[in-house]
Amino acid sequence: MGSILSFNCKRYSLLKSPKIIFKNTYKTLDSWSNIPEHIKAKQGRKLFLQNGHPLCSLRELLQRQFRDKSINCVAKESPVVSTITNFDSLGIPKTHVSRSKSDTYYVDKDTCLRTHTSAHQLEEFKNLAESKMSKKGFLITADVYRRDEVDASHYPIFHQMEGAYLWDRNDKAGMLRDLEQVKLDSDLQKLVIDEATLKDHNDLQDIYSLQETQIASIHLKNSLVLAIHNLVLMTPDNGLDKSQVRYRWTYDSFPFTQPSFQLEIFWKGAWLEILGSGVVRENILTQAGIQNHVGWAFGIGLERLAMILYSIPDIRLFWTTDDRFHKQFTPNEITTFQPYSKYPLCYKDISFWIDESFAANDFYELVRDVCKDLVESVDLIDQYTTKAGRTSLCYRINYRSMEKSLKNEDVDLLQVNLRKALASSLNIQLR
Ligand code: FA5
Ligand code: MG
Repeated sequence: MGSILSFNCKRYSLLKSPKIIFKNTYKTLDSWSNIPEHIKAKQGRKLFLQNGHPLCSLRELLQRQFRDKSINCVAKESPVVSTITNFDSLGIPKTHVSRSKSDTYYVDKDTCLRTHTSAHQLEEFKNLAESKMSKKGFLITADVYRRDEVDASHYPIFHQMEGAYLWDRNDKAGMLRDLEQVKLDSDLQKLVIDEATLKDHNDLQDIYSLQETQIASIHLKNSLVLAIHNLVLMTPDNGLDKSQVRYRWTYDSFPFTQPSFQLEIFWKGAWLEILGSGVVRENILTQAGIQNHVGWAFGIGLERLAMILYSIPDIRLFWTTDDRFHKQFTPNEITTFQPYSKYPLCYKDISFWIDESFAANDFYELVRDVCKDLVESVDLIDQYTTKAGRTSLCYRINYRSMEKSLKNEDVDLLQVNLRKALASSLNIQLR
């Protein structure tokens, strides 16, 4: 942990010089530093703490769903963490793809912008241990950062809520009582497809019995479905079609939970991934000083759930400063977003030769940096490799503003700038 504690302050700034000040600590940028201007410009907006913003309301509404569970609710402000906190503390292997420069924003080699709220799990488990388990779990909300694809449900800054809940393993009766409290009624059960019931799964943690694992897993799944479905029931009739909502659990894989599950919600004719979760690995608990406990954790993407509940069609809208968006919402209520207009789409294709150093996320990142939020999505529409082994890619850039009609000449200029930036900063050859 060491040095990261000195970064964990509310006041930090990214300077133009190759040094960053965190409190009184100076950090020199290095070849890992890759935080672009468009990210720096949005850091500090703290949408999840802005009263009336749908992400802030959703945080509050979700917290209320877990109110009777004896948990700590915390918000984490500074997103700057050490790689030890973000990866090592969770047992994420040194070679894991999520550590690469094309997936993660780095301040320098040892410091990054947290890629998930799980970065704070260990710290919060330690707080539980220090309080002698006076609470049974926590909910952490924070902004998180990832280099990722460009489409309506991916954004490089998004928000997660991390939840965890533990039982003393000697308290079997307590576990069973808690399980009883989150039973789904038969109507709700019909909406849930569970493809991860553990019956066909033999990869469990040695330390826990099958019964403990089952109870923790079912309690996790039911608690989440109940919480989310209560919010679905709060949506107005002119929005989400509640009769169409379905929940699907499938297996997932995380180094810090075993077994692990993913939850998807059926929305607009497709399954949308909402959260990752699982039974907490016992070594994380013992690292935090918690002995002889079993429990679960999850990390939910707040934008994804808010899009469903508030009928928000595009993830970029959360970042708009347009009053036509913000004036539609009332704190801690779920209302249906009324699109103010759908502006025309304009697309341009771009083709280039790549070598083995090419990473698609680097290209997406460049599109975001040059074109900001004027790009709705980027699709790979063609790819081929010549007999000589050269690979060519063709991407379609779909331009559409959420606030105005884009003029042809504006789009042409963006495309020219994108081509220039691509040629000068990535190791590709334009066609
Ligand atoms: C995680 O981030 C794990 N830390 C979750 C977890 C916590 C597992 C605790 C076990 C225990 P994942 O990478 O799947 O998992 O992301 C979780 C959710 O974040 C996704 O389901 C999705 O809802 C949201 N999400 C991920 N990437 C993006 C993105 N680029 N834009 C918007 N939302 C995203
Ligand atoms: Mg996932």
